[in-house]
Amino acid sequence: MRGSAVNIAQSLGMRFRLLLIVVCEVLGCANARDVEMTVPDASPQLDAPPAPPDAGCVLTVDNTSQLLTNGGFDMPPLGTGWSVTPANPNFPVISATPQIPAHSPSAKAWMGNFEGTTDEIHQDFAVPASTTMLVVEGYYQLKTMEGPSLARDSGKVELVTTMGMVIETALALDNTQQDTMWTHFSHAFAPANVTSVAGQTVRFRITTSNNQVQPTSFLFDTLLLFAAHCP
Ligand SMILES: [Ca+2]
Repeated sequence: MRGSAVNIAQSLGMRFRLLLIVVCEVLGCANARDVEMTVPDASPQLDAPPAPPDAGCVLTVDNTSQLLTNGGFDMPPLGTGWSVTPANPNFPVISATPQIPAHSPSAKAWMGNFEGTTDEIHQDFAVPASTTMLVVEGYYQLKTMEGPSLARDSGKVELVTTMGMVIETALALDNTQQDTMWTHFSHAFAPANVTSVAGQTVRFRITTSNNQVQPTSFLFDTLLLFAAHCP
């Protein structure tokens, strides 16, 4: 079988070269031999050792490849790496306030907590070009004065473009999900979205929104965003 494949390929190669020479003669190539030399010969590829069987891509979760700057919010000065809106010096979102201890001491992002407010923290980051898997994980708490039945205050962890267009939501919270302990969350972004952002700069964003009554606090800490790729 292998011998016949080589013969077929060699035959095809010869036919292709002959075809090029004929085309050049008809169309008037300046140098038919130069064109001929650019055509790869199929024979060496067939003579090369066969490729090993595809064992699939084994992704290794490398927790050291943190793509976020200051995902634990603890680097000085407070707020390093993050854009915060609103930036209120009297009630900074990223703080080391002792009322609620941080998951990773000493600071955390404490969003919401005031009626009629919208908070946002974000940072842009580069997705490595070869990325095939993108995962975010971290911890949150949700403390609310609202009742448990109707969703009135909300928070979202999202991957968005640098223009703010949502690519994918990693975590959606509202006041019906009260959780006064640090709770772990993890989200692997959809492969199609990962492919679309590989090699680009995108934005990691957390937003919260409180209605006019009964505030809800959304707290985040120890955020980790990592990419994995095939070897
Ligand atoms: Ca922390």
